[in-house]
Amino acid sequence: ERKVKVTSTSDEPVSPASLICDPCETLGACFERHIDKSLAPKERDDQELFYAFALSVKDQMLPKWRATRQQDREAGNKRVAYLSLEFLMGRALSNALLNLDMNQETEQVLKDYAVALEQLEEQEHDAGLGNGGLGRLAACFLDSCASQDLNVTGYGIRYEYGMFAQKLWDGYQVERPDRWLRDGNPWEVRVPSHNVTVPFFGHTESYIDRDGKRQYTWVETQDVLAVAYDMPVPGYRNERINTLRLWKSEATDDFDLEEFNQGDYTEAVARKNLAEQITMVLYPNDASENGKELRLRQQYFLSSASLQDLLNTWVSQHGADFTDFARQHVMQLNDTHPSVAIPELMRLLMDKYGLGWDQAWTITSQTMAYTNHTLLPEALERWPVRMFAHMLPRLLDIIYEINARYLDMVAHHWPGDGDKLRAMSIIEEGDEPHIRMAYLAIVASFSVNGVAGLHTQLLTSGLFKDFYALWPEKFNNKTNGVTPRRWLAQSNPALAQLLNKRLGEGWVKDLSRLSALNAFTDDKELIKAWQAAKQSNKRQLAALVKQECGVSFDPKMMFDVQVKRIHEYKRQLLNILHVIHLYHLIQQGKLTDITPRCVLIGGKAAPGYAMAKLLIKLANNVAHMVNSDPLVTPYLRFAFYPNYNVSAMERICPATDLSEQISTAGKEASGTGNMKFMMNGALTIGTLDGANIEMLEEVGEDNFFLFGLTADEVEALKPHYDPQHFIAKSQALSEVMSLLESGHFNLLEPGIFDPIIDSIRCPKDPWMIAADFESYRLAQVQAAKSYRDPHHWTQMSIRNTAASGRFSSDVTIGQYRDEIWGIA
Ligand code: 7GP
Repeated sequence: ERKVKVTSTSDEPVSPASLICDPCETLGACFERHIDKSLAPKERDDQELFYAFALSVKDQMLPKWRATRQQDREAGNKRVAYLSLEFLMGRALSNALLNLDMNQETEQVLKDYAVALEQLEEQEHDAGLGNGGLGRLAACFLDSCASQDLNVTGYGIRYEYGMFAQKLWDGYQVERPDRWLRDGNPWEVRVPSHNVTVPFFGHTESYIDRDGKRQYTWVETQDVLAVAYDMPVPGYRNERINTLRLWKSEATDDFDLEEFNQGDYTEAVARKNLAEQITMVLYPNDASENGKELRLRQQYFLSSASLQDLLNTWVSQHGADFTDFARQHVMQLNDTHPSVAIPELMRLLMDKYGLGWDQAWTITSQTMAYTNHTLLPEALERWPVRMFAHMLPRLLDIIYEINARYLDMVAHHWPGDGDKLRAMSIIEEGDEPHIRMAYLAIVASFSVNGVAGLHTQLLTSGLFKDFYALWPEKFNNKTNGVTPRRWLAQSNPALAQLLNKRLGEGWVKDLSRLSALNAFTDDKELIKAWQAAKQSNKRQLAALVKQECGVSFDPKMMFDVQVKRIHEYKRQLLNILHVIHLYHLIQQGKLTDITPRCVLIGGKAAPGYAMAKLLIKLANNVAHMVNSDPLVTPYLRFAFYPNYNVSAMERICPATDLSEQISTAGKEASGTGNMKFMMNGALTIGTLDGANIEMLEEVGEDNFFLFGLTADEVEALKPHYDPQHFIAKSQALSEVMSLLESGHFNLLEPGIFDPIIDSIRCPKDPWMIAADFESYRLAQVQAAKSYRDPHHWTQMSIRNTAASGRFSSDVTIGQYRDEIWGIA
């Protein structure tokens, strides 16, 4: 047997398990070798088999991975670094097999071991290194970048604990730690050659250098080691393997030498824990900042480690000549979370490489690009100046200097306008001054983008209006998208096969080809096959819902689904009120408008968000009443899906008939779940919010259940909103409120839902539940009616899939590439 030892240069990925590996080895041989290496090869369980198999798939990627790096290094093309505190990757195995075109080979190999691929796939822990939309977008983008052969590296944090696991106790959410690395991570490669150290605390000193210039140093810092773990990101059948580089914090060996010297050996070793804490856990807040010091440490740790990594690579090739650096780099900031990269790049260029302010600023402001993901004020990051002064003193100096120079410009633009200066300053004055990270990001970036048309428009006309006046050319829109590999080809094999048969396989790389389906909407055979695919997906989901929720879903009924983070602005409450309304109608025997349906809600609430948690409890209590009434269940069933995550969505999305996208207009920046459902042929019931607007544009009003106030109407109604008026006007809502207020859903727990009831009745309700209820109900009546004509429903379903091409993240990434990144 021929074995070769593979050595590597410093920039190449090597896993210990692959040190001895034959590059021509087949998947089967590789698998055998990995199994044989385990201690008890005869008694292996599915988890061990999965691990050995995943290692084998990774081994198959290694030569391509190395080749990609070498090619990028030699080509010397512009590099993009996608900086994000979150990458919500989910499972990697099925996606790797699809992209690498290894499904057939896998089937052959696994036959010999009498194990089904699905059985192994089930063993993989989701990489839940993100909260929701923003983190999953980053994951879709990585897939599209690799699939379009772009030199883009993801930089993130290797959290020891990912997004918490959600359990339900008596209908309440409880959080359990997600130790996703417990059984090891077969995909990652530790790359110690890329270690860097990240400084914290200490203070700034200045001195006069030989040329008589004042220089600054940051001294007496406590340094933390950043260790790189690389994850492969295979492109779709194109030989490229990109890298997601995740940083882990470790103690440096010289940590607190002082203490060692004083004989405090054990204390000093134990103190190392502080360093390791930085990357311990993902903050589970979606769209709300929490201001914790550890969070800022994470942000700086990621930013500094990633920039040092980029600069080290540059310097190893070009020396400390930064003339071309800005032409060769873009740093895309995924919201403001990594925006401390801005002063950090300034610091590294000036303090470490000796550049002057102007050159450092030119480089920084020509390489940074910022994506905003929300308009919600509670999500806009502000850090206390005090915290910066203590933890990142040198960066605070730099931020002050950036602010001073920028405010000069503002003063020039609006002479004598002190209010403007205060309003636009990066520093928010007050008893406790804060740094406005979004302002810092705008000032220092050459590009600022929103994530859907309406969102970008609201940014430039509202939140960032003054900045838009100053720099209109910086602002641009990039409507989100999702990857058709994971979200159609991989998760919906029934539909994918049908598409392949009708259209060929080209749609996987070019989703606009789905529009060819429009020619077949009258094709009886297609309609039949389309229905059969949906039915089969619904049967599978029904089995899963039975297993996870203990509720029987009937695949003949309409599957009406809302899965996403639980947040008041997303209005799961509107959905629950509608369920109560249907329940009430059915109990009264008013069945004329009823189409049998199964309603599914799933999602996690931030652990500190009491109202969101109460909504979960309400959903569960209502579900209990609905599902335990035999008069009701022929027409209505309701389940709350626990621990909703990426893998759950892969099963839910293909089986959904009706997708709920019902946020208060103007609040959902884009949404991306909405696109996944559309791609898979679900119809949307939704408001004119986020990307819904563009989806509606593509598919037409006849194939979309539109309702509710527009963003402008919401704003106009705000000052004189009177929920009582809307409740009185709607018989349905009045009855729902009475039932809810009677305690019918909480007989043993009096009063627990009062905060929800009060929120609906409150004139300050920013989400305007009461205002939109009646319009929502009517749209639901329309949807129910339409569903009773399966032929027509299926035609609408086909039209939705056909119109979804624009929402491939390939399209979005094509726009980032051409309009922001300027790469080939
Ligand atoms: C989300 C937005 O809420 C969602 O509408 C959008 O589709 C997604 O980003 C991707 O752009 N925002 C977040 O996940 C988030 O944490 C706070 O925003 C910064």
